[in-house]
This record gives sequence, structure tokens and C-alpha cells, in this order.
Amino acid sequence: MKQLFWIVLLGAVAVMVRGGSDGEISFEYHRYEEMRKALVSVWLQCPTISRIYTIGESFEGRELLVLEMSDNPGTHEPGEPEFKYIANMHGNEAVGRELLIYLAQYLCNQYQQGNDTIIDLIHSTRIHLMPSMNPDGFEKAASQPGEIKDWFVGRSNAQGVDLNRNFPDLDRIIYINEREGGANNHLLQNMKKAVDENSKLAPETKAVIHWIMDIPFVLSANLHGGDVVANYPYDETRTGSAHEYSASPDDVMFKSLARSYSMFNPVMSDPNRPTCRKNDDDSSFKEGITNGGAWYSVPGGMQDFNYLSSNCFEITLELSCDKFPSEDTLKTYWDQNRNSLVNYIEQVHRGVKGFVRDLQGNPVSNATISVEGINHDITTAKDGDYWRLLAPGNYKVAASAPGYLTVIKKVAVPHSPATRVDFELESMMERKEEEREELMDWWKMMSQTLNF
Ligand code: GEM
Ligand code: ZN
Repeated sequence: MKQLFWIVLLGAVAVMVRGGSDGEISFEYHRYEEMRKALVSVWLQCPTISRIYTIGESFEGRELLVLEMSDNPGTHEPGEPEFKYIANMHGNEAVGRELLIYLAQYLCNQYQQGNDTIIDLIHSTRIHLMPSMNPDGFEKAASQPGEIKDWFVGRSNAQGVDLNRNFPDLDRIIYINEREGGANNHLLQNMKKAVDENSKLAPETKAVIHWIMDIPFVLSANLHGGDVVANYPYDETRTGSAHEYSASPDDVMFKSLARSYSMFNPVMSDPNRPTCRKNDDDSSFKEGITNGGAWYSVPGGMQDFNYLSSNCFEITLELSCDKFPSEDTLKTYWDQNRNSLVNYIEQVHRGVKGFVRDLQGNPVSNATISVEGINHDITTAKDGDYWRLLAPGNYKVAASAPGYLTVIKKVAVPHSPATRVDFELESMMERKEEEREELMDWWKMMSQTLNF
């Protein structure tokens, strides 16, 4: 942690020497040092609504930096949903990395300029931006001479690992559980130790797994390049075939989430957009979205891992036909994606949210929130807070926890904002005590009546 302190401090000094930040977005590629300074510059300009932290290091020792933006940086506020954008897990897919650096600057500028939409978003959401999950791969890709970059150089991490194939393959487990019974969520429960001891996992993968487990993320997007589409779970096909629509239990909501991005991107949503490359098969793309399995099967990806190991719904965004386009196109990509990036964050305020407490008002953490007709449960966080993304409709929502009586409530869910539903759970011990007391009262009443 000390090292990060010096990194941030030196960056801050460098920015101050340069005359501080005027909040201008420089639409150019940022190598590792420049990325760090750009994030420090945002933090210096907006210190009350931003914070820089690291979730670990890449194989070659570069920090996996995150810029957090919220009105209470560094703290999970009970009831406030957590959101993340993560980019550049394939180091040669560079547009998403740059968009997150520009987004950080944009949110800071707009907040200071009194943009109510952005102010409300930052006051109601804890936003985490990780511009690069694979900084080593990016340096390798960016170091290539000339503008035309190789399709694969820098894709993997420094060990040659494709990080989007490196996550534990929880899809295979869920497909077995669907058939034979078993958990429908949090499939990595209590296996954090196994993660650290798993030599197959790259350091970047381990760091992200811990990040996902430690913060109660609700919604996320994973930014890639090489095509233009908003891709949603499942990524791995149910039967193992190369192409097969593989719906998750939340297929309706995931399509809505993917459209909430594509519909604001004029290229992604253009029905007449030609394929990126002559022989590409984008037959599964409709309205700028696609189911991952229908496009092609991806085992061990980060997207499905979020959904099956935590409460987080993640989609994958393909932002550009050219993985590493020329610098003079970056402003255009920003203009194409700015509104989508903001609109997608706002989706975190949908569905049902609230607290689960016991009758004494104490939070019940790790309680299960189930929705009738959707075979995917989510759980309450440390303060008993929960967020269940749902498309508009009428639902029966249940809160349950070991040792407590289950409570079911009917909920009408609009498109947004999220409907607030709190649950008070009675412990079975209390119920037993009540029943014992009722029985004793009955017994006393009977004995008096019959003069026992
Ligand atoms: C993809 S990203 C994942 C897209 N999902 C599916 N099911 N096709 C990959 O990882 O291969 C493409 C990319 O690298 O951007
Ligand atoms: Zn990719």
C-alpha cells in the first residue's frame, strides 16, 4: 500500500508542477505512467468525490489501478449500489481503456459544472473505473512500431494467459445444477483460499476475483474491442456446441441492460452496419446486442463468472472493429460511447432494493433474496442491504436465512427507479418461544376454567 501512496503522491506532484489539471480530456493513448497521471489529475481536480486505489499487481508488477467516484469515496454506504467498469483485459484492445480514462475526467468536469444527472449519479452510486486489467499486455501492444498493430500481440497477460479464459468455469457447474439440482448462485462460496492456491490463475485474475468477492457489486461491464456489440450471458454454451443461444435465468433483464448501452451508441445500434470483417458472422446480433453463446462459446470468461460467483450482473462491450485504432479516432469513439457509458451506469437503479433485518432491527447479512420464476438468487451484503435487478413486472420476492422464517412479498417493479422493499425476519427461536408462551397461557386458562 505504501508503494501506491508514493505512486499517487509523485503523480500529484507531477500534475501540480505541470500547473494542475484544467479538466481537459486529452484524446490520446495513455501508456502506464500517463494513465496513472491522468487518474491522479482527476483525483486532484475532484478530491471530494474520487479516490484512487489498487486491487493488486500484474505479472510484471504494474498496479491494477481503480478510480472510485462517489460522494463518500472509500466507503460502502449501506443501501447504495456499487457499479464497476473494467477494461483492457485483452491488452491490445485499447479503446475501452481510453474511454474509462476520459469518462473519469468527464464525470469530474460535469460534477463541477453542476450537471444534475451526473451529480445525482455520483451521490446515489459508488462507481469504480478500472481502465486496465492487463497493463502488461497493453505496453506490449503499444510498443509495436507504426500504427497498424498485430491482431494478437498484447492480448494475453505477460505469462501468455488469455485472462478471458482464465476464470473458474462456473458455467459447467450451473449447467449440471440445473439438471441435477444444486445452488443457483455464489458457486465459489467459501473457496477464496482455493483461488489463491490455484496456480492456473494469473495474478490479474486472482486480484479481480478478490475484488468481486470483497465489494457487493450490483452491475458491471467488461470493455473489449474487435467488434461492435453489447454481449450478455451466458458466454459458454449449455451443450458445449460452438454456437448456441444460452439464456441465463435473467435473460430478459440482461437483454434490457445490453440494449441500454447499444441504443445510445449510433454505430452499435445501426441495423445496417456492415460486419467488421468480410467473413464475420454477426447473425446473432440484433439491435446491437447478442447472447454470448449464440455468437460463439467462451468458457472461463469474466462476464459469466461475475453472475455465478457474486450478485453482480456483467455484460461485455465490444467497442470497435479495430482493436487498437489510430489515435486520431479516439475522440470519435468517445462521442459514440459517452451517452451509453452514463446510461448504463444508471441501470443500477432498477428492480428491487432494500434491507433485510431481524425483529430487533439488526441487519441479516448473507440472507437469500429469491424471485418466483427466476432460478437465480442473490444475497444481502454486510449491512443487510440488497439490490435485485429486475425488468418491469409483478413479482413475488422472498427473503430467507437459516434460523429465520421466510417472508414473501408481492412487488410491482417499474422500469426505474428501483422499488424499495425491506424485510423483517422472525427467528425460529422467537417463534418457538411465542408458541411456548401461548401454550402456557392456554394451559393456565384451561386449568382455571376446569378448576384443575
Ligand atoms: C471475446 S469477448 C467475449 C464475447 N463473448 C462471446 N461469447 N463471444 C473473447 O474473449 O473471445 C472477444 C474479445 O476478445 O473481445
Ligand atoms: Zn477481448
